[in-house]
Amino acid sequence: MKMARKTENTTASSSALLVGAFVFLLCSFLLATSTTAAKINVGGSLNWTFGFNYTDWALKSAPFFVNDSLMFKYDPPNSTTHAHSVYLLKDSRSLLACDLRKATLAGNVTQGTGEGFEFTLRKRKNYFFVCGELAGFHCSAGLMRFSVRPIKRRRG
Ligand SMILES: *[C@@H]1O[C@H](CO)[C@@H](O)[C@H](O)[C@H]1NC(C)=O
Ligand SMILES: *[C@@H]1O[C@H](CO)[C@@H](O)[C@H](O)[C@H]1NC(C)=O
Ligand SMILES: *[C@@H]1O[C@H](CO)[C@@H](O)[C@H](O)[C@H]1NC(C)=O
Ligand SMILES: *[C@@H]1O[C@H](CO)[C@@H](O)[C@H](O)[C@H]1NC(C)=O
Ligand SMILES: *[C@@H]1O[C@H](CO)[C@@H](O)[C@H](O)[C@H]1NC(C)=O
Ligand SMILES: [Cu+2]
Repeated sequence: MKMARKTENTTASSSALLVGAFVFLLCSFLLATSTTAAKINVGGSLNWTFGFNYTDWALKSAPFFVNDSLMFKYDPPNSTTHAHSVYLLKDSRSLLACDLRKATLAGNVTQGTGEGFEFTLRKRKNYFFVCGELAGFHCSAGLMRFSVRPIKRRRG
């Protein structure tokens, strides 16, 4: 290995150094930014809406950390827009079935207005979120359901 390295030309070595330095900077940046709780907009720029795949969004937005806040933004209902809400379910079985029988209300139909409704992930446990509108129809057909499990933040 050492012999082979010596034969590398200097251009290749310096670009390897540059890449190394970049990776180091990136890691430092990630460590530094991961020490403060984040506010995460559920659904990204699409907010909390019918038909967006929140299971997929949650997978791609992981990891979530303890004390991060989820922002749920949705317009209050009127004659032309759907009402939305935020409910917490007890387990993954209810999430799979969109069963709201043991659900607890987290955000009602008007609480998502403007900057939205903020939910802080206080504990290291599974959270199951759904939209409670139309008796589970927004949850099932509208894909408005997801689970997150925040992890402990590494100390910087
Ligand atoms: C998401 O919510 C923000 C803040 O209420 C709003 O400005 C934006 O237009 C919303 N996005 C969509 C796609 O409705
Ligand atoms: C939503 O996303 C998940 C995870 O990527 C995927 O397994 C599922 O099939 C998607 N659902 C729909 C209806 O596209
Ligand atoms: C979360 O915040 C609470 C109060 O703001 C604090 O006591 C606790 O240590 C924090 N937990 C973590 C894992 O950062
Ligand atoms: C209903 O709300 C939407 C979104 O906030 C808005 O664009 C629309 O103009 C409203 N419609 C009526 C009839 O108020
Ligand atoms: C939603 O909750 C807020 C804050 O608790 C309350 O002021 C409002 O009246 C509720 N709206 C509905 C439609 O229940
Ligand atoms: Cu909904």
